[in-house]
Amino acid sequence: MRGRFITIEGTEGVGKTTNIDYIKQWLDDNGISFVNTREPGGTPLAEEIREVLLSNREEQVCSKAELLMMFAGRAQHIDQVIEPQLAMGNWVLCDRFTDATYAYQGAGREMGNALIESLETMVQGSMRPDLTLVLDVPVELGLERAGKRSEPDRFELEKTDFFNRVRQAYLSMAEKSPERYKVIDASNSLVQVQQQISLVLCNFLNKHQDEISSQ
Ligand code: Z5A
Repeated sequence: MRGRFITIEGTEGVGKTTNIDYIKQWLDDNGISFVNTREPGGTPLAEEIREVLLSNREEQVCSKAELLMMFAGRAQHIDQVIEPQLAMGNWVLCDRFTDATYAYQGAGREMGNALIESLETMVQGSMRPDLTLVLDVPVELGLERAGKRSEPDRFELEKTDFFNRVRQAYLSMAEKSPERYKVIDASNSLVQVQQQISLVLCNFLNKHQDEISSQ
């Protein structure tokens, strides 16, 4: 059976990296074979594109160039990693995917959704994640958490308004499709956040197993 595609999303510093380690352990404990990957990135070429996208530079990167680079990396990532793994029956756990494009380029950069929808169809066809965890924290808290780490990249230099638009876009996608998106209140303690994640994953796995047994 084809593997399942799980994506993790959220604004700056919500705890994606931290909780992905927890999810990896959870998948291992449940005997699920998976690959863990990320966007932008996930293949050598797409990681090079990531470097270009995140690095600070004097030249202003225009929004359309940024958008096309996101999808260029994604096309390569899907072709080389995501599709082959899913086809082999492995699950794919991905730190950000196209919802980040709707949130950051569509809402953050105020490009709207129409162009993104066309590129999504071109690059992905009908392929979409099976489950998307949206880790949600107030923007200020996320920025404070992220700020404790390293030098800010090109996105991290954006203003609070930008991240508020990104956050609202995620919440609105989740509201429209509650069967796919699960919003996790990530402002709680890590233990509480991981309890919520575990509950979502258990429900998802049960559904998956029901589907297998009904085949
Ligand atoms: N981007 C885009 O524009 N369009 C696209 O299509 C795609 C991406 C795919 C790179 O993403 C950038 O690309 C991203 C959007 C853009 N830019 N931004 N902003 P990324 O995923 O590589 O980078 P990121 O969003 O900046 O992730 P991050 O900064 O690494 O944050 P995180 O992984 O969500 O957080 P973390 O490192 O796990 O946690 C941050 C700190 O908080 C850390 O010290 C933790 O120990 C702490 N933490 C975490 N959870 C808790 C709780 N519950 N309590 C207390 N402290 C906590």
